[in-house]
Amino acid sequence: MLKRWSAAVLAGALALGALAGCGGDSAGDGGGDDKLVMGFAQVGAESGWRTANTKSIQDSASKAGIELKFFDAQGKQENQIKAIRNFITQRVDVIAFSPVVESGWGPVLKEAKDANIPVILTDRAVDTPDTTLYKTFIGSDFVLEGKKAGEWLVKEYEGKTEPVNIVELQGTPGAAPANDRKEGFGDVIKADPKFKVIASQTGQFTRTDGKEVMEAFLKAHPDIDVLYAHNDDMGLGAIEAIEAAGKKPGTDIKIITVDAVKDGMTALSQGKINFIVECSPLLGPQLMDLAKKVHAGETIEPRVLTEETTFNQEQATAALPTRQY
Ligand code: GYE
Repeated sequence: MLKRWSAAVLAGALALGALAGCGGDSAGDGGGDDKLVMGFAQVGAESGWRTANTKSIQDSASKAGIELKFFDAQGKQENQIKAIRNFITQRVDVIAFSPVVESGWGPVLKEAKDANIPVILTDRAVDTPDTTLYKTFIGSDFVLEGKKAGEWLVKEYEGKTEPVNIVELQGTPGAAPANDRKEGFGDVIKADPKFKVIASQTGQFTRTDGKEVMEAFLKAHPDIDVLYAHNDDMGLGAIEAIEAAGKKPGTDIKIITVDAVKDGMTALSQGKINFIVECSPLLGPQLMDLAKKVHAGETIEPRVLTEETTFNQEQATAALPTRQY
């Protein structure tokens, strides 16, 4: 899985970039249309992270003087595929998107390539073996995020021998962050048999589903020690369910989440969440920069990693006043 972007072939980018820039714009409306046009197909608006990510992309496009055609796919892969086909028909200069799920992108990416329109993946990866179908992938290392969550847990229960019952709220089925955060966490905790994942189910990265699934977990399992949620929103929904069940989140049930959006950080500083692994949504500035480079035919790195940290209660309290999202 880790190798999927390692062999992007950038040769010929100059010729392709030039073609994409001045060819095929049949509208020919003259004057001032040498502005770079980017088609962006967003996942949806499922979480605080996504809202911050959309804002970052829109703000940075206007700052960079890039014309953004923004499409919200409302969580559906078929909507994203349609949007990408539309961008190809409109002959935008660059297509960027955050793939809802990892699989099923080969044909549409091939269509973009055949039309000489460069594609940049943002935030989430695809699993196509042909890495020449996109120019670069910019975003986080989700396996590493899962590992950081697991490592915190291992330290937290160091020296203890009793079983630790864990429930997991997974992200959208088939999405890279759901697959990888599960994998990274599982890899770390499996070293010690006292850690037992007693239930693991999707909460679709949303608060509503996080709450609902946690209610079911609480009914089925009276003995939950830890909740690992693949994002803050599901963790926040689960906190409501835990409180409604008369338990104390952060104390009776320890909670680990991923993202570090403001609401999550607030809950962490109040002791309702115990640990958050950061995943930055502020990908806009780097994306616009890379789009300009690709369009100019410059060689770019096939993988651009986002820098991230982790937060405990004190660190969240210190970071909150200046948190942008
Ligand atoms: O963690 C979650 C969002 O793809 C990294 O998607 C993103 C994830 C993020 O819905 O909150």
